[in-house]
Amino acid sequence: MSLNYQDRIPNNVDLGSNRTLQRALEHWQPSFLNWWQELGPKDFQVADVYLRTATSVDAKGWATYGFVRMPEYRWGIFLADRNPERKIGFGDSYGQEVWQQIPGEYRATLRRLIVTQGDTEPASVEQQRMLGHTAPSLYDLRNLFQVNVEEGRHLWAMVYLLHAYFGRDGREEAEELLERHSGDADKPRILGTFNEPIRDWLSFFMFTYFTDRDGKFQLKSLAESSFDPLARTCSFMLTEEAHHMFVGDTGISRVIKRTLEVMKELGNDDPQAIRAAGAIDLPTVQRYLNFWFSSSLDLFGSESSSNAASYFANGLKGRPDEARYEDHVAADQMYTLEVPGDAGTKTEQIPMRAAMNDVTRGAYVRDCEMGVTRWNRLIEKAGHSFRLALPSTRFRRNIGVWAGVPTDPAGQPITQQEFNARIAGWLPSEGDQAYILSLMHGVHEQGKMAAWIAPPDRGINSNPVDYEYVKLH
Ligand code: BYC
Repeated sequence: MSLNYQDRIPNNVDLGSNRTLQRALEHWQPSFLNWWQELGPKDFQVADVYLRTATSVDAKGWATYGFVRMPEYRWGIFLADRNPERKIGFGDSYGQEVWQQIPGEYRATLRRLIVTQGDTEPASVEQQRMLGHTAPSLYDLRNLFQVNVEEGRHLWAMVYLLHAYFGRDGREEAEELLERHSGDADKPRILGTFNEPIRDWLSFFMFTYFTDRDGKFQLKSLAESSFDPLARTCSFMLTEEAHHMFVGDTGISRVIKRTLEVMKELGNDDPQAIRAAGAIDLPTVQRYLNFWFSSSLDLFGSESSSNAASYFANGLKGRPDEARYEDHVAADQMYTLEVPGDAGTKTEQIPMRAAMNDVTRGAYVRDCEMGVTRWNRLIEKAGHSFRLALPSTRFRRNIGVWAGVPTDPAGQPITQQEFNARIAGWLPSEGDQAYILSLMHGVHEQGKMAAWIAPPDRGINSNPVDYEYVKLH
């Protein structure tokens, strides 16, 4: 299906042939734009931003780059091309035809999954709303806005599914996606991490590295769904998601690179001296990492989950890269789970289907490790013995079998008293947060970069690093 850019809502789903759906979405569009003005990036709505816009779902050339004012961004609806041969890839109906419509018995569950996915997208835009003011460069400012507009498009992707396949319930859910707000006392966002404030750019980079990566794994799981329109929507979202994780990965690398330069100039690794020189000491980077990684682990849900088991059995949500597994039915397999026990930990056997959240979390943790290895290589090359590390999956959990169980970052169970006494050394303390906030001054001059972060290796779309990525008026 070719892409229609003349429509008010660009799409490759032949929206024009379904007037009722088109009207319903055109009715939702002003609410979305109001939300964007009220809770999207604060104060940069008239700036011209060098943005990528999706124009096709072709892997070779799916986007164009150009200057756009954010409220005029063409938020569209794009599904990956349909594969008429596609069959259900897992669960009890393995090998049967995928669904183009939703079987009645799965309606409520699929709606809940789509709403939960959809809820995270505007939530992240709300969390990042104030960051434009403190961007370390125009390059970073542009990346922030690129991430924001694409999260907006991902919201559109879920809203399309709600409107197209869930009738009135879906339309109501679409309205509510704009009514819940990150951190709101009465109507918060659904998942914990999306109610955490993001006040500084170190947190933003951690969020785009760790939390957007949860997005990658959840989207991969939903891209396996038997509900074909959901699978196709999520496949295309993954294309955009890669850049968001790149922003996090390179952002953290650049912070570390700058810190290492300062350490070299000073000839020592004393955190106070590094701070006095205006850079971010590595133990502080570790504490921010501990916070966002542990929070993001909760987004996978409980290790042992009857929800996950029924999603899998019914073919609603699979494992990321399901094709890599040998047994796609997983009816008789067992999974060994580590749970709290008298001697600290013990193991339990649970049905594999109930363990799918933990399987996905395991794949996520391995993916997270790759960045840490790269960052440590930078530190090692600079001749320092400090190493960053992912904390244990048991550390500071609020969801699942380890929820509320005090452990140290290595995952060793400790008393609540010891946990309380030592937590300030493991997570960003008030002092750390005040220091990081003190570094946050917007650098909005072309070619300039804040002193706490190194410039990137290259610019966007073959442009130089010091290109005027955002034209402020
Ligand atoms: N916070 O059996 P359980 C992204 C709830 S990120 C609060 O343990 P289940 C993005 C759970 O909802 C990807 N509540 O887990 C990133 C359930 O409540 P209900 C977002 C939580 O259901 C950056 C109850 O606990 N996509 O795209 O197997 C920027 C028991 O559930 C949390 C998705 O999440 C939590 N952390 O799995 C922008 C995919 N964890 O339903 C975007 C869709 C669990 O009983 N969602 N609960 O009221 C899902 O697949 C599942 O809902 C979950 C939970 C994986 C989240």
